[in-house]
Amino acid sequence: MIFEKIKTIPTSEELLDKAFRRSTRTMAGKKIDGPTSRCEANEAMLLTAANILTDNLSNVTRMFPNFESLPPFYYDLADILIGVDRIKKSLSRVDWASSKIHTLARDYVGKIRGNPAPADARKEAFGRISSIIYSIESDLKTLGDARNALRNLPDIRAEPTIIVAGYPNVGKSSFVSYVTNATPEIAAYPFTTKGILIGHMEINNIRYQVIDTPGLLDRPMSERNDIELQAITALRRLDAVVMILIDPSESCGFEIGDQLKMSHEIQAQFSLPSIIVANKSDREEFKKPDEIKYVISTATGNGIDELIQELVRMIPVPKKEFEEPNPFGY
Ligand SMILES: Nc1nc2c(ncn2[C@@H]2O[C@H](COP(=O)(O)OP(=O)(O)OP(=O)(O)O)[C@@H](O)[C@H]2O)c(=O)[nH]1
Ligand SMILES: [Mg+2]
Repeated sequence: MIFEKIKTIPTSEELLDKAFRRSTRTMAGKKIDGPTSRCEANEAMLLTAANILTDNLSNVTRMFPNFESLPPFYYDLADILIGVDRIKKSLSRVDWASSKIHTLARDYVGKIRGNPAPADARKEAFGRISSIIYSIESDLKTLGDARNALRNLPDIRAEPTIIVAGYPNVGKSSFVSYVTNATPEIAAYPFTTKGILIGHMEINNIRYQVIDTPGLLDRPMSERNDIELQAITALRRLDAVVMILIDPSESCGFEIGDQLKMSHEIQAQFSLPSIIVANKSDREEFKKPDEIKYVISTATGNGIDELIQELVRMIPVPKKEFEEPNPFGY
């Protein structure tokens, strides 16, 4: 998962604590027996604190991926969840703080050398460094929030994808389990309380990902808030076909009329290719609606091979190639 590399982002308080604690430690055991050694000790304290801060701040910016080379699906989600511009602004302010502290420390080394009261100059430098670190407090907070939101995103790859939609109980999860090898992984997806189900299958040496969308594409569009609609449209950035499952046996608890209506809404919502598929053909009450071409049963396997052939054929050719270990160059 591309955001997993981002470690906890420290707060201003934590950064200063760490820097000043280490700086004090450099004094331990040092013998001060005159003005020169006093100046050297203060210089060492200042440089230790400054180095720790610049290192930690550079680490923060280095851990974030380059947003321009992110797969568009993740770019959109980062934008919905936090705002890519906000993240970029905070990253550049953290960069600024790092180089500002570097310059300031160099200037103050000059002021400490030969100073009859070097501790005063060092304390003044510490004061200015603290102000810089406190001035980026909200940026560190933004980046911390971004990190927490992004690393919990499901691991959806830039691979050809089948998105499974449909009312609750129509057999979406059963379909994903039937066509993908292992038990599908369930990953948290913001905007739904249920988590997203991802499975993989391989056909002619090509890996396909199959995504079940509980809590997302399972009810009429009119019942959604703006954020949910945006989250849904982030899926449109995948090279995907949308398969909308219906259950004409109505054992799912929803009338076939409502199921078809929502199917058409989803088709209108997505610019992606889509197909409506009738499941549970093995049930006695099953009656194929006229407009439906594909009929399956995840219970008996009826019709599934032919359907998969068709789905694979419908998936759009990749819009853009992304290198898979992700470009983390910053
Ligand atoms: N007879 C029959 N039952 C099926 C078939 N497919 C799924 N079911 C049953 O329908 C019920 C719902 O299936 P799920 O796969 O959990 O449905 P879902 O769409 O994932 O439901 P949610 O996760 O609640 O949205 C389960 O009891 C399944 O065993 C089928 O082809 N035939
Ligand atoms: Mg399910």
